[in-house]
Amino acid sequence: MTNPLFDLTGKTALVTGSSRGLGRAMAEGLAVAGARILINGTDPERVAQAVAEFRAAGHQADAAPFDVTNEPEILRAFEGFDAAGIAVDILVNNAGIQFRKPMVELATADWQRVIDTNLTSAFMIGREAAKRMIARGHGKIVNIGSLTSELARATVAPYTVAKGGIKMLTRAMAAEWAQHGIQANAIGPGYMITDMNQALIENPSFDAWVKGRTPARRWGRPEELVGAAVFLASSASDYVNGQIIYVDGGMSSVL
Ligand code: GCO
Repeated sequence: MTNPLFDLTGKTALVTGSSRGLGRAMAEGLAVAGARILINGTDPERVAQAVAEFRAAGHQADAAPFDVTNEPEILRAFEGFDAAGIAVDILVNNAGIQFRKPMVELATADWQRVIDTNLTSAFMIGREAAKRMIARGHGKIVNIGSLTSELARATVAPYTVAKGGIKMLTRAMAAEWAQHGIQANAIGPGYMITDMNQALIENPSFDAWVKGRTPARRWGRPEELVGAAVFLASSASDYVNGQIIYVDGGMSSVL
């Protein structure tokens, strides 16, 4: 018996970067809680494949392929939702990339690409979603931060800065939009088993560092973000605003 506080039946969730990885796992969890999922990614074929798999699993899903860094594509996507009568009740700003290089070797174009994908996209998509949520008087925004929203690691400066920005963008959203019935919060994943981290997982010394530095002594699994995602997407969090929940095995809590 699902507690109605966590029931997403009748809600529509746009999850950016949801054709794979953490976004896919969170989208699946929101679907299990009853939400219809708008699956996003830059590759229309990969998005269509994910939609087919969601539907085969009995979930409600539709394709929303657009580049989260491309403002005209974002505007067209929301115009399309409007024209189709689709109300985005829940926005999960998950899309992100990683680029590892020491800053003294980092090209500005590479810096900008990470900032655009991991931070500016959340502003642009959040703005378009919020305009419509404000008109309806309710909405849920879940931004995906990182351990690096709090702590810096060498060689991932643009990712760290972007994720630190996600924490403060979340608070800025709360400052402006909570009065309109919108709850904007964030999730800070720890070191999770994802394609983006595969090189780190396969590096014995890095793997040992993560396991030693994490109180849980292990990497996180993408599906372990679902609980926080459903909480922040549901009525259970109607009086929660501007918060970031670290799902990191305890890493951000210890020296
Ligand atoms: C890295 C990793 C991290 C993790 C995660 C930690 O290179 O250190 O990619 O950035 O992915 O963001 O929260």
